[in-house]
Amino acid sequence: MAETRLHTCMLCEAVCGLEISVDGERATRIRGDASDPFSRGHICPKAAALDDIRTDPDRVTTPRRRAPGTSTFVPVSWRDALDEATTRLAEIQDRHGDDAVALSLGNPTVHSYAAMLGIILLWKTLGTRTRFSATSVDQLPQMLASLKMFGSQTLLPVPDIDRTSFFLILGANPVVSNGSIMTAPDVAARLKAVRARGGRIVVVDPRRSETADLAGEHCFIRPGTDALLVLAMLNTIFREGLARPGRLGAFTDGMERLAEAAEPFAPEAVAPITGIGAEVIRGLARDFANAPGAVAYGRVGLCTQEHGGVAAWLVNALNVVTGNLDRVGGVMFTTPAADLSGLAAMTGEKGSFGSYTSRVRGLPEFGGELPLAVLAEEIETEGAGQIRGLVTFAGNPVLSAPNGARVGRALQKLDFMVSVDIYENETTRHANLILPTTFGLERDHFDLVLNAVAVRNTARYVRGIFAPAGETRADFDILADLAVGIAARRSSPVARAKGLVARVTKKIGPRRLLDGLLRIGPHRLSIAEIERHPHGLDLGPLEPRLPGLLANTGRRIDLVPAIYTPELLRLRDRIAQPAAASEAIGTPRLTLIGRRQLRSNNSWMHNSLRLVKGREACTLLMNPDDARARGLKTGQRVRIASRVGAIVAPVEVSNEMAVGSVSLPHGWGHARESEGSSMRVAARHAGVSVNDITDEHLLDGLTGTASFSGVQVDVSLEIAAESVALPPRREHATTEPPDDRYLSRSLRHL
Ligand SMILES: Nc1nc2c(c(=O)[nH]1)N[C@H]1C(S)=C(S)[C@@H](COP(=O)(O)OP(=O)(O)OC[C@H]3O[C@@H](n4cnc5c(=O)[nH]c(N)nc54)[C@H](O)[C@@H]3O)O[C@H]1N2
Ligand SMILES: Nc1nc2c(c(=O)[nH]1)N[C@H]1C(S)=C(S)[C@@H](COP(=O)(O)OP(=O)(O)OC[C@H]3O[C@@H](n4cnc5c(=O)[nH]c(N)nc54)[C@H](O)[C@@H]3O)O[C@H]1N2
Ligand code: SF4
Ligand SMILES: [Mo]
Repeated sequence: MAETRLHTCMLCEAVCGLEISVDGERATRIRGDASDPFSRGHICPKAAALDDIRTDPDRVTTPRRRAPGTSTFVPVSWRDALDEATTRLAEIQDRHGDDAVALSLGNPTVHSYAAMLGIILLWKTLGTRTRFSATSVDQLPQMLASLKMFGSQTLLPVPDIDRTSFFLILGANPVVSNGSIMTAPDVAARLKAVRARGGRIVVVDPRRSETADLAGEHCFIRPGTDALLVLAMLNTIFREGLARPGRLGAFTDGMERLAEAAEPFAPEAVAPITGIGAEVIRGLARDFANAPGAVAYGRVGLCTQEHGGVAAWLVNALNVVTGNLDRVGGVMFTTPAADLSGLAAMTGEKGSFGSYTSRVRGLPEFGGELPLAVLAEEIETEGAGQIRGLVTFAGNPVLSAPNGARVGRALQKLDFMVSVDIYENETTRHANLILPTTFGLERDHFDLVLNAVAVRNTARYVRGIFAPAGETRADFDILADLAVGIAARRSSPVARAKGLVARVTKKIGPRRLLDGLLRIGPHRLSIAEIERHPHGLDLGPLEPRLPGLLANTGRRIDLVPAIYTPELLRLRDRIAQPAAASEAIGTPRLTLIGRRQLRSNNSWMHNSLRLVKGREACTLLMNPDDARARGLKTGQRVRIASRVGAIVAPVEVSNEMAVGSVSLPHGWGHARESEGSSMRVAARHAGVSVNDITDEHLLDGLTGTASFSGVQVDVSLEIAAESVALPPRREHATTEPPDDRYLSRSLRHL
């Protein structure tokens, strides 16, 4: 007899409620929970794969140890594994200093509240300044803007999607990603509702994305030039007297300085660089400023580019200047049930930037971590402070870091590496030990991080449904055991003393820590109280929270933080130069951008057959003009070469791409079956890794965030390779061709 259980999907940021039919040890059916007030029954195809991953015969379910000098792993007991890991890591720290052991955290960390708490514990115990995470290949520019403008790196404004009348999207594709730093289950329905109530959605993207199709208004932009576009919008707004900060004016500093900063960036000056006509920019600025509640929203495409740092700040500034920050229908701040960031602000941990720099390249720290782009060189370069030991947690930097191939080579030089993960994959295969965690439906779930950036205030707590697979252990327990064991084995009394905190925290456990956070949180809840609402508790729409929430001294918004000045000067230089010659159609160099796909989740879900079967996903999209100039046709294999390396993938010709830009998804490039891959399905759908050709030296100049958008590539026919059959793209409804080089017809009326 199947019973019905509730859970929450932890794969992406939408946190959809799940209703699961359970028959013994299997989930026989996974549906959206129609009674969840937030997700209202929505799920996407990935949710069905949750149980594929849990029951995957290739999943690591006992600790594994790599036989020295080989690539073969053998099972080992937890006791021996933890003993070896803590002894070796403590030894390295004792001999070479705390920073000699690095910590590298991947994306799924934020999808487990217990992991979040465990990681804080391990990090504090290690005391290392060589911490890395997906932040520096993702949202770092947005966090830095929050730190500098609002006083805390976690005060992230969230689009009030359900009440806005004008949604400007720069470098995000929520219809596919399901929203990011905007937890909004069924984001497509919410976007359709914007239009249904007479609102507008304008997408700025070098690719006419799925979101652009839904929006109906789309503007091609040359990759990496969003900062210039927003500056020109601000320029128009100031020149035309459209700056109306409203109540924000009373606690905002720098309006005049911002007007001055935007002065050189007339729409005519940026048009040839962005590829967006001056009149279009003016129209966009006017319409945005005059909308009763407007959102300017940028995500991965805006952050991971040459000027990502400054662009993220300017998007916030645009919202402030037009009075749309902290206003209904604009961007607002969530009031989460468990307010980790509020707690951090109270205890003085608001974040940091540049308080130290990386040893080899001198790149700035952010929030106690270094850019992922320096991981390889910090391992390879000898000298004091060299990374010799590494703990990876839920991360696959070999596929997700810029020049990931170099990361893979560097990992082999480590003295010792331990990976806490569920798979033996491109990264963890280099570890000495793999420590396997429980996964998904095996554990309880509360969304500590994503509920804090949700478009409504909500809370949902669910218990684990299935017993842990094999000998897997809870992520928190593994992290706490590592912390306790390392502290106990350190020779210095100071380091050993940290063991006490670790032991006490371990004893309290994640569930009680969460309960405490809920009790002191703004809604004064508890796990028990939330559990009385098994489908989730709706705590209401977002409400204005400024200036009270501002975390800087004086509680004022700093509209023009000084750190952005050098980047502004660089941008001024850029408009002073004539447009680059590479603009002509058919010139050798193309500009590479990324792409997310509905049936793929970064690098690690490709071992689920239901997600990878069907047409090849890892294809290079190219505009017909660029293809014609190279004599290329859909399905032909092409060689894509950058400064860093070359890969071969099938090309797909489509007018959804801007002329001059090509797009390849990330997260592919799995070891093939012939290489003895331990992920057998993924090996048969291997694809290639775009991060074999992204460049660890191409970064946002301010923050060191990877600039995935903007890598210059040569694309040519791979003559020896066979073509592949590529049926028409289903994910993308290709409609009318854009009849202007950078401007879809739909934006013509602007
Ligand atoms: N299905 C699925 N969902 C996911 C993920 C996944 O892998 N698969 N990953 C999750 C993660 S980790 C994250 S961080 C979020 C990301 O969520 P989003 O940021 O919404 O997703 P992306 O697809 O990366 O969107 C970036 C967009 O920017 C565009 N772009 C590229 N370069 C530029 C540029 O220079 N300027 C502008 N204006 N646009 C540019 C790209 O064409 C793309 O459409 O998605 C999450 N959700
Ligand atoms: N070119 C390019 N590169 C990109 C991006 C891009 O847009 N373009 N996007 C970047 C972004 S936004 C992100 S967030 C990163 C993501 O890249 P990473 O942070 O490296 O994360 P994933 O690729 O999701 O890898 C997740 C790892 O965690 C493991 N795992 C899954 N679930 C669990 C679990 O419950 N517990 C544990 N312990 N392990 C688990 C998986 O097996 C896998 O090894 O990629 C970045 N890289
Ligand atoms: S949208 Fe995200 S949270 Fe919802 S079912 Fe899909 S992967 Fe899970
Ligand atoms: Mo991400």
